[in-house]
Parts: sequence; structure tokens; C-alpha cells
Amino acid sequence: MAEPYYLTTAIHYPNGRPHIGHAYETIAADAMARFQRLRGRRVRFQTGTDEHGLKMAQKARELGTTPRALADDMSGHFKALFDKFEISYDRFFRTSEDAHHRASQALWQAMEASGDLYLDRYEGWYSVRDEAYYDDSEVVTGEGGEKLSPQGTPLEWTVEESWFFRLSRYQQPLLALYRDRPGFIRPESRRNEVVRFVEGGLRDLSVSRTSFDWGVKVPGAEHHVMYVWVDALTNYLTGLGYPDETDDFSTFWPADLHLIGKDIVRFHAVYWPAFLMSAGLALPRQVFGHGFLLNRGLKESKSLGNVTDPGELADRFGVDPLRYFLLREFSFGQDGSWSVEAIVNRTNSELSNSFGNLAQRVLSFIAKHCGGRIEAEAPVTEPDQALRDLVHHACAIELPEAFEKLAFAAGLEAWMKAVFACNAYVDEQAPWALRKTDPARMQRVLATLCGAIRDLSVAIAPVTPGAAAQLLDMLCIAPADRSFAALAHDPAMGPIRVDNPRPVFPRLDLPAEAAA
Ligand code: ME8
Repeated sequence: MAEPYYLTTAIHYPNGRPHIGHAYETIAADAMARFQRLRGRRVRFQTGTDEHGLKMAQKARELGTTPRALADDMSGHFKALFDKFEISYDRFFRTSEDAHHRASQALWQAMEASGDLYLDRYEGWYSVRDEAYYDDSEVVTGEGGEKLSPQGTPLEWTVEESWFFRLSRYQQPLLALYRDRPGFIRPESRRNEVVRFVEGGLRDLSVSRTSFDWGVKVPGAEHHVMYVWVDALTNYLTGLGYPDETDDFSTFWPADLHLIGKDIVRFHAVYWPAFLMSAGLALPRQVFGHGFLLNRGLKESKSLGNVTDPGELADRFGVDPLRYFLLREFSFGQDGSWSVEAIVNRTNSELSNSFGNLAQRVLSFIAKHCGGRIEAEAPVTEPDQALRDLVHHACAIELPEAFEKLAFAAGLEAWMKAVFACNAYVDEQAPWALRKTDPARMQRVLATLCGAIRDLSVAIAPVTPGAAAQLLDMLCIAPADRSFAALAHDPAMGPIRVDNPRPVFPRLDLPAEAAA
């Protein structure tokens, strides 16, 4: 039985349309999900929308609609975007689903049964934008004297009756967790931040609100709704059928990976494991906090007029090039700055001119001059073997090792080096010239290249699924042979057939506004 692998993205606030940061995170998670499937694992991949809380309630009021109508509308935009980007989720989760209310209440009751919930009064700062509480020590004073969070979001002084979670009890268990499982929080810099935060002491956490009702009702105290992060985090359990003892739950919990942005690491690496310990549930294996995307170095915002619709970028540049760009250009744990020039340059130099051109030249030559068939009988020479070894090492070893650590850019760099090596081999072996002088050797060279293109296509499939599938179709590779295990078995490939070759990575033009 294949080893299970459960990964999740954050669930996104549908208080507006999706932005490029949402696309970035979900594309990375999708690449990981596809990668694990190609490694033979039984993958469960969940994404979705986080629909409760004050932020949603306020936005709906501002728009003169209800939170539910806003969530229905915007959640649809997220789903449509993810479908456009070929996100292979198994479950698109919405926290307004009835089953989720029941699951959140079950988790609550489990924490209550452990003696970790008590009723008191909350007095302190709250940021609606972050849906987060801040300690006095974290508050910053703005230029006009206004109180701000460390992220610069506005704070309101909040006083209300509230249920509290005994987070303070979990300081030592959490520190032990970080110590005993050093891979629990990644990358290292985020782990260090969390350890410092927890070492500084933990205060009990306010986990319910009474001033609005758009949320999950607290069992037995129905004028309270749960703090939105309590129900939001529970989504990872509800999607598997919790609290029922389902097969999905026993197969896939604990999650292998929660993939999230750096701004919400505290919720996933401090609150979430504490809730789970309290409820007696197993802890996820890893929380990875990726970096933020900036638009030419700036945060996107309505006031700057630089908000980009990721769907529009996909229409202009193509889904596969955009996915490749986002994972290749930036080191995944760190922030990155993108621009249309960078997308065009990266696509043209690596996908169009290098990989796409290699595949197109080789496959169309075989179609045109060899009747679409190759039976390489000439012996394998040293340069052929060297190329095979290099490509195989990059595709079957270096890229997988890097992807396993979410080092997508490093994995793709190894892949790109193999593409360059193929192009150098074409130049050196000059198969087009061999057609007249040594046709048997020509067949061997073309066969070597087809084997390389097959390996390169399988390895890149998690990142550019559409183009990779087209190339593998053109090479007539059976679906069962499109996996990392197949690469290990057959570095040479048997008789080769090429069907209907066509370019898969057209060159992009710099858009007029960028060229200007
Ligand atoms: O935080 N670049 O939702 P969200 C990269 N509902 N990633 C970014 C980004 C950017 N510019 N901006 C945001 C929430 N993100 C909660 C999560 S999970 C139980 C609840 C990332 O819509 C952000 O870090 O504000 C988060 O991982 C995800 O997008 C959703 O952000």
C-alpha cells in the first residue's frame, strides 16, 4: 500500500479576490502534491477558504451584503483561479460548511474536557485585518498617535467577556516539541523566531467573541462565537471527516505538511500544536512558512494601484510559464520581487530557448526525417553515457532531493543544468549532419536525446504539468511510465515513437507597457 501524504495550504480569506500571494502558495503546494504522487505516494491535498470572523463580517457590511453571500461569491473566485492554475486539490474546503461547525465544536469540547478552557474577560488590543490579538509589548505607535500591530495594521482596544484557552500551560511542551523535532518548523529562520517567542512566555489566549455572530457557536454558550483562528485551523481535521473515525482520518492524520506564509507561522506552530495536544490528537509533521511576493519590491495595495489579478497574468503568459517562474525565481522560504520583465526573461531564456527549443528540434527532426520512429542499434558511446548519467542524476536524484525540502529553485536549477548539457551535446554531436554521413550514429544520438527529454519532462511535470504531459504524449510514453520510479528502471528507453511534435513553450513578447 502506497505511503500516505497529506498536505494543506492555508485557507484564504475570501474578503476580496485572490491575489498573487494566494496563487504562489497554492502553486507551490500543488507542485509538492504532484511531486509526491509521481514518487508513488498516496496524496491528499486540501486548500480552501476561511470564511468566518470579524474581517469577513465587516467587509460584508461595508459592501451592503451578508458575510455568507460575500463568502459564496469570493470563494467561487478562488476556486476558479485554482482550477485555472491546474491545482490538483482533492478537497476545496469552505469553513461555512455545516460539517465544519460540528468538527470545530468537537475540538472545542475535547479541549474543554482537558480543563484548558475557562470563561473570563478580555481586555486588550485586536487587529481585525490580522484577526490577531497583540500584547502591549508588541504595540507600535503610528505617526498620528494611532496604535498599530508590528505589521502596521490598525488595532482596536477590545473589552468583552471571552473564553480563554490555557496556552500558558503549553510553553514547556511546545519547547520540547521544537527541541525533539527540529524539522517541525521550517525554514530555520522561522523556527528560531518561534522558539524565541515561546521562550519569552505564553499568555492564555482569548478564543471566543460576543460582539458579532458570524462564526461557529461555542457549545453551551451560544452567545459566543469561536475566535476565527480556532475554527480556521480545525479545517485541516474536518476535511478528513473529524470527529468521526473515518478511513481518511486514520490514513492521513497527522498531516505531513502545512504550507503557509511567514505571517501566520505563530498560529500554526504555537496555537495549533497546543490545541491538538490539549485535544489528545497527533501533531502535524511539518509547518513550512514561505516568503512573501512583492510587486517590483512593493506590497500590492489598492492605494498604490498595483494590485495584480493572477488569472490575468496566466492569460498573458500561460499557466505553465507562470508556475515555473514563481518556483524558479525565488528561494522559497524568502521574500521575492516579481515583474513582467522577469517573467518574460525567465520563460524565454529557460523554457522557450533552452528546453522547448531542444524538444522541438529533436522531435520534429525525428518526425520529418525518420518517419517518427527510431530503433537505435549503434553502440552507446562515452558522450552518450555521460549525458544519460548527468540527466538522470539531475532528474531522479538532485531535483527530488531538493523538492523534498521545498527547495524548488535549487531543484529547478539542477534540472536546467541538465537542459544546458543536452543542448551542448546536440551542438557537439550535430545529429543533423550525421544524417548523410552516419545514419546509425544519428539514430543513437537522437535516441539519447529522447531519453533525456523524457526524463526532463517527467521531472518538470509537477511544475509545468500541461507542457510536460504534451511532451510525454509526443514521445508516446504510457501513463504508467510517467513517474520517478520509471526513470530509475529505464534510462535508455526502448524503440522510440514520436507523434505530432509541436512547440510547447512559445516565446513571450515583452508587453508594450513594460517595454516602454
Ligand atoms: O492568513 N506573498 O488568509 P489570507 C505570499 N485565513 N504569500 C502571501 C502573500 C504574499 N504577498 N499574502 C498572503 C489567512 N500570503 C488565514 C489563514 S489557515 C488556517 C488561515 C499567504 O487570505 C499568507 O501567508 O490572508 C497565507 O499563507 C495565505 O496567503 C492566505 O492568506
